[in-house]
Amino acid sequence: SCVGAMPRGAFIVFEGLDRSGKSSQSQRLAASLKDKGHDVKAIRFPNREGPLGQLIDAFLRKDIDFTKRTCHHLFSSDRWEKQCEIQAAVLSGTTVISDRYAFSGVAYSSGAEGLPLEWCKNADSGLIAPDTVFYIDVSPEEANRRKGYGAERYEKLEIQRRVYSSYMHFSTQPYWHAIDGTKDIDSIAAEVCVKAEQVVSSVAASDAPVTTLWD
Ligand code: 2DT
Ligand code: MG
Repeated sequence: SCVGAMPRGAFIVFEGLDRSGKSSQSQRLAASLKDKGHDVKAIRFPNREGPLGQLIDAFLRKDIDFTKRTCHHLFSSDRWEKQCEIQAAVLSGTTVISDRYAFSGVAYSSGAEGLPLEWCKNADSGLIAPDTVFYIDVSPEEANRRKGYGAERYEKLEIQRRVYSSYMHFSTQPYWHAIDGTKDIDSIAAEVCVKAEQVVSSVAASDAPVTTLWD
């Protein structure tokens, strides 16, 4: 790149089952990177605000129903709506940390709803690809022992078991970093932070172009 040009920021995604601890870990990472002087933008999917977010929120709270394929596209559209924002942040040197992304879309729609996995992937094809995914690995049984699930759609042990196996579709991808989610939260946060800093520096140093799913 040109001398003096801003190196791009990294795009980091957290994935995992409900109660895996991924939301806490994504917040912890955002705070740690900020402390170390990085520009950070924390986002989450689904985003429950705005016109699409309100539909998704009502769907998850079981106030409204959609056909399986419609709900898949709602979650996917939520991500498409945020592409410019993610792209602008990353290109201006900000590290974007997202709590869930397209991997949740595929794992929940194929695992929980039983939709064909390749069909699910198509809706998200062309989205900005993350530089790394931290998969906070906690078994459905372990997650279920943690304070129990709430009343939202998908928060049931047998559903989480199917979601867990759908997530495994991604387990061999180079960007997929499974983190043992049964360790104490401080050790997980430390492990994630070390790996995230490596990603942030290597993305900045190599000036790696932004790629798209599902490359
Ligand atoms: P939270 O518990 O993180 O608020 O998520 N979900 C999420 C999908 O079914 N498809 C998607 O594309 C995404 C991003 C996972 C709420 C629930 O929404 C599910 C749990
Ligand atoms: Mg949840």
